[in-house]
Amino acid sequence: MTLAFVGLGANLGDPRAAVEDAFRALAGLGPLRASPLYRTEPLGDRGDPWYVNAVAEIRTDLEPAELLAQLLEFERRAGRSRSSETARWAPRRLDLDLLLYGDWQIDSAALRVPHPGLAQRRFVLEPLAELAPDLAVPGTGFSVRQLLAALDDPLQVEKLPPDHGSQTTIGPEVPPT
Ligand code: A4P
Ligand code: MG
Repeated sequence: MTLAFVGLGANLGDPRAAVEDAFRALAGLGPLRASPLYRTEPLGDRGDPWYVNAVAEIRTDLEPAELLAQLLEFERRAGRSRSSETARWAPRRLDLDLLLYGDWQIDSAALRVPHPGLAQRRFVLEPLAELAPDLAVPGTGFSVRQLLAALDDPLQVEKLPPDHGSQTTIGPEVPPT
């Protein structure tokens, strides 16, 4: 079992529902802890809609490449079309990034872990710090809390109030009946 962290982001359609659905899909891969949801100012084009961002911690037996393939499949199912949203940083219905995979450091064409943007992004570090403030981020020599304290990212993030309709414990995805 490896402890992995996945960053969730969406800024098209119903971003909050997309992130909550993604939590349920991810819970099918192994025991999951979900961070609160945040409303975040877009990195990239200032005219883009604000994002909803969150982080999931999962315990999984999947290898990193298998986990990434699952993330891409969940993005695809959420209706992210790579043909119409091909531009880098283009608005998207769902973006799932593998942020951390145990203490691994991976630098291949298809997969970079820790995610290269992790240490510079408030919209990643704030939710991650809710789950694992003392986690050491491989390759940096710092914990999540220390990276956050030293962070120079002016983009705003606001924690969203809990949605009363949503569950506190997230179970695996239930197939439609
Ligand atoms: N890939 C390599 N490493 C990873 C990894 N650790 N996790 C490869 C996930 N994928 C990884 O991804 C392109 C390819 O990256 C994948 O096929 C995989 O093989 P993508 O998701 O299509 O590309 P992208 O997301 O458009 O680009 P990139 O550079 O991943 O952008 P980011 O870092 O995902 O940023 N503003 C706010 N407020 N909140 C956001 O969440 N997100 C972005 C996109 C921009 N602005 C944002 C947010
Ligand atoms: Mg991405």
